[in-house]
Amino acid sequence: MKLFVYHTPELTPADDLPDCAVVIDVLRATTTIATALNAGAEAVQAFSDLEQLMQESEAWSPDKRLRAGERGGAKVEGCDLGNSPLDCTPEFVGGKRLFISTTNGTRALQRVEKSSIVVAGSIINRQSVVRFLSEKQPETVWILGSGWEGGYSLEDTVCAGAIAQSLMSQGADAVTVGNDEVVAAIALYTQWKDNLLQLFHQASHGQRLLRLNCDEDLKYCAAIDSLDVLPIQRSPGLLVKL
Ligand code: 3SL
Repeated sequence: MKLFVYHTPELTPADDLPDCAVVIDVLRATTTIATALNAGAEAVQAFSDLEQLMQESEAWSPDKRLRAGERGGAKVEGCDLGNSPLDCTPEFVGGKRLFISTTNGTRALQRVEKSSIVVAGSIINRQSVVRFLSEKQPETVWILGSGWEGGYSLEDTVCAGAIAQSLMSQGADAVTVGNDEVVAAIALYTQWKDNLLQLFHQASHGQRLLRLNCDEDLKYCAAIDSLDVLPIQRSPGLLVKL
């Protein structure tokens, strides 16, 4: 297995795709997706474009769908929820399809949606991702951070490092480093692994969320390996629980 880390969708090679893409948006899209599926959502359908989300979800009866929209960290008017994983309780999302559009995470999912395998990773389901990759052994793996509007984000890279470090410690011979970003991500994780919440408080998007009073979201998103769930793409943009 050859591992590559990309910090943003814009930094991925334009004319290539991996055998398996792990899309990460720790704050907060992939954390929310993992939480919703773990809480019994039927599926999560991701859109980069809000208008398209509104149109496609219209075909679903209102009691079978939820619209989740976030821009700039805040809930989009007219949606049922924003992008807080804390809203994804079994009572609220159970049995429903979550139609979601976020600033960066859903764009990252779209960038690699034509890969043979696409899974959603975050700090909370890190070990489920590692287990899946160890069992499946795809030849090339891209761990793709969502970043923020084209820029680097600490929380996605530290999660990429957490996945890479765990994979390499399990079977270093079977895992090779595809680019320098893998080494840098592991170094970041090694430095911060016992203080992930503190790192999130320093991260620019963490600070944006703190200004929106999302302190509890940050705590939830920093709880490593707290959920055993793997969101996997069934068809482009449609994620289900494995
Ligand atoms: O950028 C995104 O896709 C979101 O996850 C951002 S937020 O955490 O909902 O503000």
